[in-house]
Amino acid sequence: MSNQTPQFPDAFQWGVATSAYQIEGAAFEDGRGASIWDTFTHTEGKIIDASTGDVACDHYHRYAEDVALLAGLNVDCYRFSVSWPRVQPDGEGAWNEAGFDFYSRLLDELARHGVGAHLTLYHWDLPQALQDKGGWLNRDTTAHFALYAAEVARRFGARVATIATHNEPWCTANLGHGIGQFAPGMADPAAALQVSHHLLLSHGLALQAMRATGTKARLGIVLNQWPATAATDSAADIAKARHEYARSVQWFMDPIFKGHYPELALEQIDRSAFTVLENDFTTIRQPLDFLGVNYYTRAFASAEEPPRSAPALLGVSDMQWETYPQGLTELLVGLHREYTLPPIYITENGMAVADEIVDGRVRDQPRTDYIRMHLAALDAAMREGVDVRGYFYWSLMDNFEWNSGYAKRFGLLHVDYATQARSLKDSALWYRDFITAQRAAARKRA
Ligand code: PNW
Repeated sequence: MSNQTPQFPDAFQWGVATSAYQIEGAAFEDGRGASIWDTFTHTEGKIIDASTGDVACDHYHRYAEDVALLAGLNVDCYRFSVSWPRVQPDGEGAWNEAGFDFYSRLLDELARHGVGAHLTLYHWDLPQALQDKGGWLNRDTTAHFALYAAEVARRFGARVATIATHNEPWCTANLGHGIGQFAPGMADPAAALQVSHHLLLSHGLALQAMRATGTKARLGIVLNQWPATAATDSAADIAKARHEYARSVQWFMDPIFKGHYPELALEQIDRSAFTVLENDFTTIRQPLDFLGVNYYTRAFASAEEPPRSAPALLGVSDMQWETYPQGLTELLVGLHREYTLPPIYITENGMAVADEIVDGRVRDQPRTDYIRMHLAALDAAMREGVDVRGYFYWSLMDNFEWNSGYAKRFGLLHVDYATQARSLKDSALWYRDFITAQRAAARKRA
């Protein structure tokens, strides 16, 4: 990888990302319904530090301050999610105007600062009322999701640049239903398959419903992806890497872009474990205006027992995720060869690392290094012809990291949860200055 400062195109969009349950708090205010994450966090033994998102970063009340802070980072755009039960408490039927008002005020504030909005419809907080009827295992949930999507598009479509249906359906299916680490806490591999199919189906239905509103917002989906690297060049390791890639990346990409599940993945599973109607693929395979890619690390595939672990030459984060920037290049170039892709946004990329507060400065050098290396890797992919339009750092601020609670910090802004004080970490200052320098260089070229 070159150490040269990359030069991103003039129109490249710089951003930061968050999600509703992780930052908003105000979990029981202004008519918000309960979500499966409220239920999950209030169940003993599910979250490492026994914390909840009841208050989180109190963003619901501090959104104006937060928008001012993110605008101060000089970013072009902000990716956030709408809490479905905040705007439709039961996931069907009545809308909650107070919930819509909150997002409307947030959008006003972003517009006032000239920051573009990128909205995600589903970042894991399903209304508990729908879970009580089977949640994503119930095919009816897909129709409810499409109605919710259309309502959001009607109300906000003119005020946002993009709307993504789902964030990381792989996580909802596998971590939420396959191994039970995430809400709703089910541990059943067959359920994970059925849920992944219903998530894809709901994505297709939602795109159709949103398009029917005539919205100008660009529509897409956000997938978490990682290339799978074989631990050695043994045939067994190479086969294992291909299988892992089929089960994670291609499992979601193939239905959307090719209209079927990958054969290599189907061979590994019990097909009778889930119901797929033939016409579903016609629904799922809607043209996308953009694809969001979340990248954190690679999968390291070893067929040995015990499996070899990745060399992690650049270290690991507090999540124990290997820092592997070249995986971003490998992933994007691979996708570009395999699929006819729409424009891509890197909708998440970031590192959990404990910071040190020294003389009022929040030092987090590993995070700055992580971002710098991944931007170089992104630049390398773009030089290979991959059409990437923007990059969102995950996350704007430290927040509720799901089953890891508040122990893992991904933010550019440090959050002192006792006082809710936000402060800029060194990485935030670096990111701000990097964006400024990129803009200046682009102006000079023009
Ligand atoms: C993503 N995995 O989650 C989510 O979109 C964010 O809400 C989250 O805070 C961020 O990444 C950091 O974790 C993931 O186990 C969770 O592979 C788990 C995995 C991947 C992504």
